[in-house]
Amino acid sequence: MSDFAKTQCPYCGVGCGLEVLPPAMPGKAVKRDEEGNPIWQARGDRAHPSSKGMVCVKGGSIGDALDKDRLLYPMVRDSLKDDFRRISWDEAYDLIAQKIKGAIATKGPDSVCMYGSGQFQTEDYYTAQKLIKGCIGTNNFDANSRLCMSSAVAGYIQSFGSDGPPACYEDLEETDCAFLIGTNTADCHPIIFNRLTKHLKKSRGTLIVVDPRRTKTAEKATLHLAIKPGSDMMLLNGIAHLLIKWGKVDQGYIESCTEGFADYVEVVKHYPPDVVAEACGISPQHLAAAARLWAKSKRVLSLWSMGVNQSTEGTAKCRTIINLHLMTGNIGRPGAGPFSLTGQPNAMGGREAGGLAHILPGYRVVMNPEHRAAVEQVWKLPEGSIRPEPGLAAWDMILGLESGDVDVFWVAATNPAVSMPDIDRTKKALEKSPFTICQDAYYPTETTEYSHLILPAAQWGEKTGVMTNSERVVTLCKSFKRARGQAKADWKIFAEVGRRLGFEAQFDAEATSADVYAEFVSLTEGRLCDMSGLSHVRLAGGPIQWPMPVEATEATAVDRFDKRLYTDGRFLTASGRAQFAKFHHKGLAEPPNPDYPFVLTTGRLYGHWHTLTRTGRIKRINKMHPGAFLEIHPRDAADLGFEADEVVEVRSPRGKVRLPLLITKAISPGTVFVPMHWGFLWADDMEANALTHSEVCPISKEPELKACAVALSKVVPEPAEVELVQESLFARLGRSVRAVVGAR
Ligand SMILES: Nc1nc2c(c(=O)[nH]1)N[C@H]1C(S)=C(S)[C@@H](COP(=O)(O)OP(=O)(O)OC[C@H]3O[C@@H](n4cnc5c(=O)[nH]c(N)nc54)[C@H](O)[C@@H]3O)O[C@H]1N2
Ligand SMILES: Nc1nc2c(c(=O)[nH]1)N[C@H]1C(S)=C(S)[C@@H](COP(=O)(O)OP(=O)(O)OC[C@H]3O[C@@H](n4cnc5c(=O)[nH]c(N)nc54)[C@H](O)[C@@H]3O)O[C@H]1N2
Ligand code: SF4
Ligand SMILES: [Mo]
Repeated sequence: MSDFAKTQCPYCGVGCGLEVLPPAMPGKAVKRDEEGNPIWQARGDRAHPSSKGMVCVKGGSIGDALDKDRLLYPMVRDSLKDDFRRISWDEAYDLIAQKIKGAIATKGPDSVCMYGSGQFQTEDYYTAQKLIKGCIGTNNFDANSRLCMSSAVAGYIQSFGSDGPPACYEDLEETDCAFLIGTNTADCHPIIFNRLTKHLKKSRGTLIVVDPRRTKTAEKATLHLAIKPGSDMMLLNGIAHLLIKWGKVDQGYIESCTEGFADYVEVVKHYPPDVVAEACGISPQHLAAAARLWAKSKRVLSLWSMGVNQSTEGTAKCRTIINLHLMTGNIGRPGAGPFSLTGQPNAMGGREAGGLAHILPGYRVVMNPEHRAAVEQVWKLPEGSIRPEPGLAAWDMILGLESGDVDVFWVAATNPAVSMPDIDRTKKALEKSPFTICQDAYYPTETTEYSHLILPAAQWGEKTGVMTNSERVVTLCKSFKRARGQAKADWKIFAEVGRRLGFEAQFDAEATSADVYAEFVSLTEGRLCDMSGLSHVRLAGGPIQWPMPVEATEATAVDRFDKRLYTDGRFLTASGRAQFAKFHHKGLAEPPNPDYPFVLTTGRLYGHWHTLTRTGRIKRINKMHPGAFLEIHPRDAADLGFEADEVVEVRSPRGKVRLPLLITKAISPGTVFVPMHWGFLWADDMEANALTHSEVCPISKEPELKACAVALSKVVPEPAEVELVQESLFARLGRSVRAVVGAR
């Protein structure tokens, strides 16, 4: 293997280019972490088109966590009460094949589920689809993207006829007005935020931020609209109302490229400024200011993320943002467009490879018979192998375990025992599971605690594969270190199980990840996400943006396909026109009430990644964010008699947590915030999802992880308990991990 590898950062969907260097470089001392272990070093790749050498603290520190607390061997136990015992891969594969065959024989293929992740590489995703949807014959493959991007996917498909964000990062430097709604870009997509704010400063452009919290993103805004949680639909329809009233719409674009505008005009009649401002908790002047910026700017770029998607009206919100772009003609041009920011490093690749319960590779859908037939042909499977109905979405899998309909629950590269809503209910469902497989790189995780069979996964840097970032740039992530212990690439595990189920023709034992990728791209030919011109060999020369058809070179592709989608005003709907949505405001599924008078919202911190499996093991990041907390406005704290740093109890109808207070004006009165990162292995009683509910958007099935009703009260802790809460997290983890490692 070469001295250093060019790759894509495996954290957020910005997808920065990284160069990774081995611990020992010629003539230099070996790099070690604080415990003396040699560590890999990562730095920005200046040649990467998306990030041009920039990285944030997460990308820069990735090398620190790669070798800590890794799961090294397959391990099994008969029940969750037993200890794990080591088994060989051979035994593990046979056991999985036997459990799957047994489940199919007794309850049918739909009793098997796989729950995967936007942290898969494209080859992992693609192989899993073939195994589950093709060979096993159930569409029960879903991914953590259901908790993340599915509202954006549904929004694009309904409005444009296909998934695929139309804009690109160059638009960050071309826009004159950025509209950021439900995204804390400064903390969660920092390199995008750097590019954008640098440009806006230089060009004197405007930044509108819509977020109930005054985040680091909102601090930089020209106009911050601190709306009440869940009032986005009021705001968006209210902005549209003013634009129509003022005649500030692009009639030419509406007439030649869209359908359904008249119906939308009827909807927005119900959203006059006084009603909207009142419902959003902002002044009518601020509402008008936002609409004026939309009206006068020539190039509006909207960015959004979980404050929009994670909602029972997530699809409606995405489509209504798109409405604003369609009615003002802000799409398909430099600096203008609706641009959902992808959460995970390869959530985009997952969408391309068909990694949700209703889709198939190449932006196809399971409901379409021609789509199924095209995929069955490449998979060498008889017609009718792929089911026409969507499979179970993430939360429905939990309900399936609860009802006893699911017999095999296979989790890979996600940690549902922390990240699912209503975590007590989730844990009870996991306890009922007859057979849970957890395929992870680290051990323990909260989900390994609820599993029967655990499989060691080779992670980023230990397998070669491809990822697509938010702007459709595809990067080859090369393997640069040996897998730990007996860990294997996810796709290899799926393929071997396929062979043991009798599908030798579908899963060639000699295939490399380059072969898997070649087969996948053949299924994108002629589709919007055409990558048939890409291969591992070609990507070894550097990242490439799609579309990239087989006959195109980079030069001809740029001529033919611009960097943006829909530049010709033609869309992939039946009529070729984009569709206006007509959604009314519905509001939160669980609004505050006298028993639970506050709205809780949840989200992320700059340094930590999700459930802490990597960043929780990095000292410098733990120093930055030592633990969970509850953000509350000084007025609410005073009303309840709370003092700074006091530990309080937060209760929802489903569960409770205890958290130290962070009293800050950055949060609106009536709203409180908890970071999502701390699961039960890392802290006692601090799980954000102990509180959240499982109501989902009826169209995208994405849960409303951003809001639930809670009550707050003082706790008078026992002295020993205070000590426990304040104990350093790093020390706690050190102890818990040592305990398990000792047992191994
Ligand atoms: N540091 C860090 N970065 C990450 C991640 C991480 O774990 N850590 N994870 C990645 C992933 S997978 C994702 S999905 C993204 C998420 O990226 P973001 O969506 O930017 O992050 P969140 O903190 O989940 O939520 C964003 C904001 O939504 C606001 N919000 C809450 N309710 C509402 C509402 O009703 N309306 C509006 N308009 N806003 C609301 C919250 O106050 C919060 O500031 O981040 C990615 N990047
Ligand atoms: N309350 C609340 N809950 C939320 C959210 C929120 O905003 N609020 N956000 C939701 C969103 S947007 C997301 S994306 C989810 C994220 O939630 P999760 O997906 O549960 O979080 P991660 O910690 O990223 O879990 C990834 C797991 O994969 C493992 N892993 C890493 N690389 C590999 C690999 O190559 N192969 C395998 N097999 N394993 C690997 C890691 O060790 C880790 O255990 O959380 C969701 N839950
Ligand atoms: S911005 Fe995202 S992709 Fe870039 S280095 Fe940070 S975490 Fe990695
Ligand atoms: Mo996400």
